[in-house]
Amino acid sequence: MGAGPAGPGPMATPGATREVAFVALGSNLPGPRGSPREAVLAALAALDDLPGTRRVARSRLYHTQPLGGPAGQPDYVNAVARLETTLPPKSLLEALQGLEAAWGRQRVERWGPRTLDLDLLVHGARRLDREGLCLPHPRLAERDFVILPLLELAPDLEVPGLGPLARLAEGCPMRGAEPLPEASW
Ligand code: A4P
Ligand code: MG
Repeated sequence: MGAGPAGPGPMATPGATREVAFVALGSNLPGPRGSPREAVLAALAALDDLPGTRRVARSRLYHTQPLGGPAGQPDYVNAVARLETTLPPKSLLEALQGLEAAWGRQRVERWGPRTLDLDLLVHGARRLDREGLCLPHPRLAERDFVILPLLELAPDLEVPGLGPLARLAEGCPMRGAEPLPEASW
């Protein structure tokens, strides 16, 4: 469990604003934390231990077809988590990349198979367009494996600069993302 509502955790900036952030999780390769499903479940738990951060909700797990990347890569397990965090966006992304590394992530090719991918979808009202960090996540609105779990957690979300999530969902190509059976969550 990360910092409680009463105060920031270790390394968090005292007095920093607590923001709502959404993180997308994806895995389609087994690694040191087990199968893709096990890796995503373990990462969902680990998000709650990041400095100054509480995981306040998580979606179901989804079974999804790979979008882009090399032909023949395995299907994915995807999910989204809702966080409250005092970490600023760059620090949160660095913490997420630390988890990816601990889950055995190797960057071989863009959109290639991975043991764990953690994308920062939204961080409060922030809009950023930097080389290493864009907010909201630039491909958020094109992906059913992001939109569907995000809708579970925040159906009324206004995505900064993009508008209501419900409207983005109407324009998102649905490619067959399906929740895993309840026993797998
Ligand atoms: N980066 C910039 N903004 C962000 C942000 N908001 N969150 C930078 C996370 N990273 C951000 O990411 C590439 C660079 O994006 C990083 O240097 C980071 O600083 P990466 O994780 O190293 O590589 P990647 O994930 O292969 O690239 P990319 O472009 O982020 O891919 P996506 O968009 O994450 O897509 N199909 C299914 N069914 N399920 C999936 O989860 N995922 C992908 C990857 C493709 N197809 C998929 C899935
Ligand atoms: Mg990524």
